[in-house]
Amino acid sequence: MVIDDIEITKIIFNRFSKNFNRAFEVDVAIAGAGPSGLIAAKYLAKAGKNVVLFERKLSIGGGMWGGGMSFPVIVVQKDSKNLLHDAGINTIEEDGGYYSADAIEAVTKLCGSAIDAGAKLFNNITVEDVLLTKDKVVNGFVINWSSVDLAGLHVDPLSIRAKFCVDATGHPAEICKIVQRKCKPEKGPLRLSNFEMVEKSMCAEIGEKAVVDNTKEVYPGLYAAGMCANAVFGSQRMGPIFGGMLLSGKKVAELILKNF
Ligand code: 48F
Repeated sequence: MVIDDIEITKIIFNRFSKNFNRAFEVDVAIAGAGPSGLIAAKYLAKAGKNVVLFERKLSIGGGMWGGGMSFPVIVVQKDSKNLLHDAGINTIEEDGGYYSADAIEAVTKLCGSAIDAGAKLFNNITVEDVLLTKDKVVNGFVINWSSVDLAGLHVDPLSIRAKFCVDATGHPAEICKIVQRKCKPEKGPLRLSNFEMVEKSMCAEIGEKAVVDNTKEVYPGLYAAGMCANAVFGSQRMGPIFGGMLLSGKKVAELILKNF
């Protein structure tokens, strides 16, 4: 077989274009492919929604890869272990009612199960802004290649429209901060402009409960999930226990499905 460089180029370009064509107008757009974003994408796609997830880095998985201090092990509580089992992730029952899992197995299987459910994942793409309707409802993301961002090139972005948007960017709560800075004062009951946007120091007991409670619509059309939700409301961080992240991803999927 003759290897034709141009054929290879065409295959890559055409397949990407076909895939990306499905991402212009979607039901749900998610920024950030950490554990909360991946679980949200999986359950929304499983419910038949057209879901796209953008990840800034080449690698999917966010803070789950490193476990705790680079020991590739994560810990979850009993009430969230089924979300790992649902994705085929093995757990070991530990003392104190905790369960441990291999971080690499957890990331790869969560990612695989989101893809198998039908979610479209794009890496090396940074969400740099939101689309806003004239009534100030978030209804899409403004995106660019992360490599353009990193190189500081003056290249205009492109936009995608979504009925619902999720900020799952973790500790920096990047999308919520953009909306807080650019989109105030907003109408309606939610006042993102008053929120703290800085997480508090470590207390797993408070942080784990808070991350689920704080998972909600924080601005019309925009939902906060995962560690982002705790940053928005100034709640505690929790370190390498991941049950709250998984439950938050599941909760944001349920909230969006209810509001469809
Ligand atoms: O940080 P991350 O894993 O968020 P999470 O789902 O989970 C938090 C835990 O990993 C951990 C913790 C557990 O107890 O506290 O930190 O809340 O994943 C966030 C992902 O979002 C990407 C980032 O590269 C990471 O993979 N990201 C951040 N900003 C953007 C982005 C952006 N503007 N556009 C696209 N991706």
